[in-house]
Amino acid sequence: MPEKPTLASESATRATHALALAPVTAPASTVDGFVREFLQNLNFNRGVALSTSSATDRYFALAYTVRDYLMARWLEDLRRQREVQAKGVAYLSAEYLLGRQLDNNLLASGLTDIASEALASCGIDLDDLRQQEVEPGLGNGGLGRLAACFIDSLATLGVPNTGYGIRYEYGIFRQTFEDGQQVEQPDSWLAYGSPWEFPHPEAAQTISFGGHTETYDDGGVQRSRWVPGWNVQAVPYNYMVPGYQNGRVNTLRLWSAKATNSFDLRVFNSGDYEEAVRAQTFAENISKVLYPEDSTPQGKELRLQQQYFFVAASIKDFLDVTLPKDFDLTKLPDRIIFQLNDTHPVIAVPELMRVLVDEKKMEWEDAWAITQKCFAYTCHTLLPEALEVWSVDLLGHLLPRHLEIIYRINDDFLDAVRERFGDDEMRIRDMSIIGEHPVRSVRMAYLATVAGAKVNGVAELHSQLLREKVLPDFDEFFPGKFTNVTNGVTPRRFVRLANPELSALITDALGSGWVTDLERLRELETHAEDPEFRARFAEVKAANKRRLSAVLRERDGFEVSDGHMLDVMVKRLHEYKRQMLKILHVVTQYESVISGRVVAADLQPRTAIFGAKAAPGYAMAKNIIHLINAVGSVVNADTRLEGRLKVLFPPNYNVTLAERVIPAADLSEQISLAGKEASGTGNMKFALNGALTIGTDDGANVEIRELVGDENFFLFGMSEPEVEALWARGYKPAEFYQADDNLRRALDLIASGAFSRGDRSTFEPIVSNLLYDDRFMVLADYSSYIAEQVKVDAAYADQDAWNRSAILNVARTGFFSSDRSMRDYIDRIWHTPPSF
Ligand code: 26V
Repeated sequence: MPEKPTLASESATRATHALALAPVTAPASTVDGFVREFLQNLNFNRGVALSTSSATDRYFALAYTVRDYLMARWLEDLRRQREVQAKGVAYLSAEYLLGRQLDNNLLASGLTDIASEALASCGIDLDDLRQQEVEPGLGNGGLGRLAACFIDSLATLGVPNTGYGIRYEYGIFRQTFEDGQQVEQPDSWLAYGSPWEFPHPEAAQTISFGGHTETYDDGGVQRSRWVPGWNVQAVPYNYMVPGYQNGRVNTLRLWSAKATNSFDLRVFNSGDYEEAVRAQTFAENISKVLYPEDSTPQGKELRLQQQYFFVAASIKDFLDVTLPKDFDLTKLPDRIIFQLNDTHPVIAVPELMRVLVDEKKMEWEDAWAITQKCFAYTCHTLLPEALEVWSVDLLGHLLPRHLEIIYRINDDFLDAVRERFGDDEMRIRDMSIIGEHPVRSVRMAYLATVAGAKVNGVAELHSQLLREKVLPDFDEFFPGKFTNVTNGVTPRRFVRLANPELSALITDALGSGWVTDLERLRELETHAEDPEFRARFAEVKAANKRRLSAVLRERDGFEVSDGHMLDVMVKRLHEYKRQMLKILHVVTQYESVISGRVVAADLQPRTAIFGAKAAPGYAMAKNIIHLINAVGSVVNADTRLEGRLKVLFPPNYNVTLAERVIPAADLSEQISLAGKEASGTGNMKFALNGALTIGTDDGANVEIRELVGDENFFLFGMSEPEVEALWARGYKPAEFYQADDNLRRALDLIASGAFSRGDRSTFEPIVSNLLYDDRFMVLADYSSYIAEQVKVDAAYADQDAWNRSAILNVARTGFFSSDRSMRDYIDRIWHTPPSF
């Protein structure tokens, strides 16, 4: 009989006292103790016996057990943060693409081996329970995953931090394929609940929308105030963010929308029950679903609601809950910096102004001086269509007071611009936070730039283009405001957990310190010269391929052929990323064999693996997915290739799949048009796992290549200045089509209906886009891409030399740890003191 569990609060208090004495890294448990707690959780929290428990029950009980071990540290950190009141960072992000939590939290608490043994003694395989977790897919892609890496690093560095975001009831859609075409299914990640979240309805905040503004006389001072039209409740859910085996646990606080009682009551009193329920649904829609990027116009209002909802709740939470009651708000910049993850949270700027001026009755100038020190802005794109703008109509209707505040910020700013540059109306129009075309709109990136203490891009090239091409006037006006912080990825999830065999090999060579000091991978350089080490590295890669192969067989019924180079392109589907170029390479190889110009036996065996979701409203991206699947069906079935060329496109690429695919990859495809990919972070994950990159000089590829060396990187394509020059001359894709026989044959084959059962219309929009209308210049880079792929094949034929290069990629990319990114943010932007 398991013992009756102690109340969580009791055990936490005791453990907190114990912590004061014990070193924080003390091993948390014994196998016996773990078994006992696991069974208690199974019995008392799931209400089942071991013998009748389902895999879900066991997964929950295991998660609760891990959670319990972290709890004392978490409560301790929360207490310390309240006590010390040092300057902290609030990361504001509409997306956190967390991935599964169980394995990460086991690793962080140092419990993996104990848990595995404890479960085995109950006849349970830990790996089976790992598979039960549905990953919280609360993000679209790189930007959301970056936020998750950053909060992992801050906890590991011991920097107090709260991540703020939205608890979407439905995360990024689940992708399925029907006849090769993407179909979206709702992602009900909360169907069974999540063992990792702690709801705090008692700490809910009321968030207002709509209504109007009015002025009033406040003892002789004319003031404005907002008279809102409706409210919702923002209920916080807390998640533990444990540092890696350092006894530190930060908090991720995600807000969920709930109808307010007063809202309900008003309608209920009027006797309209149906309307009361409708109102409830209406309010709760706010956190219902993550927008899968490019949204439809009627969806847009809800998106702005989401943005304001979570930043207003976060600011209130910080001012009302985290700060002491009598806090002198003029000291706010000494206590907090709000990092704006792209433009999504930028409405926080007028919100803080509104709170300071309208509610705290501060002078405008004082409030503005404070606000300008409390925000910093990270830009994550250069694509004009991805730079957010909100129509003045919509913003004024939803947040009328905020619109007034934005106008005032803009007036003051443009006055300062005039003072500095004179009445240069062109420049004033260009720099105005309010754009006039096609409709009068608020340019959120400009607002963030004017308000932010610092503005950063996410890779050297991106930051340079941001300053020189996108915001040159602002760079001139605000000297020193712009900076760069190159992105990074967490080595805990993306090396240590995703690649246990490589991790063991590295630890064997260097000791275990590299997990929190990734530059130490440098020491692998000498090992790259050791034939025995190379052989062991090759064995690790082979084992990872077998593991991936088992996953894809089980998940999708796919077979990964032995001896194939795994050539991987996984990322969101977008024309600028150019999945098209990759599939043209496949078609080129295919065509060369079926036309008899190349013998199949001469092909270097390759499997192209794609993983990509397209925004549901993005027709061209969906066409490209269809084409990749169609090419795959034909190529995979054609015996003339003798099984030497395959295309696999597992649906629903997500963090969980990334963790399997990346460690198995030989070749990493990073082939965006130069100047378009802000950074990329997949590129870093592949290099750290010993894949070689074929890539353009774009985003962080530039820095990867500089670090690994030209001889360990397959560079192709135009540079950013060459792209600009060709664009300026006039890009004529047909000239490239005419000039390259392979390109002509590949495009003609697609156009002929060879991949669409003879139907020439299916992929006609793709072909004509490439030939007449392609902003991303696929055809211009085709020849150099194919030529570089020939070099890849030749290099791969010498496996020993390839492995040496792969090891050097691992050894030289320690710079891309998100721990380093976080240190850069601290040094260049946040100026937060070392942790307590
Ligand atoms: C958004 C949209 C929305 C409208 C349709 C087109 C479009 C295209 C791209 C985006 C991306 C917005 C921001 C974003 O996710 N940026 C990504 O941020 C990563 C982390 O910094 C970075 O590695 C990626 O290069 C960058 O694309």
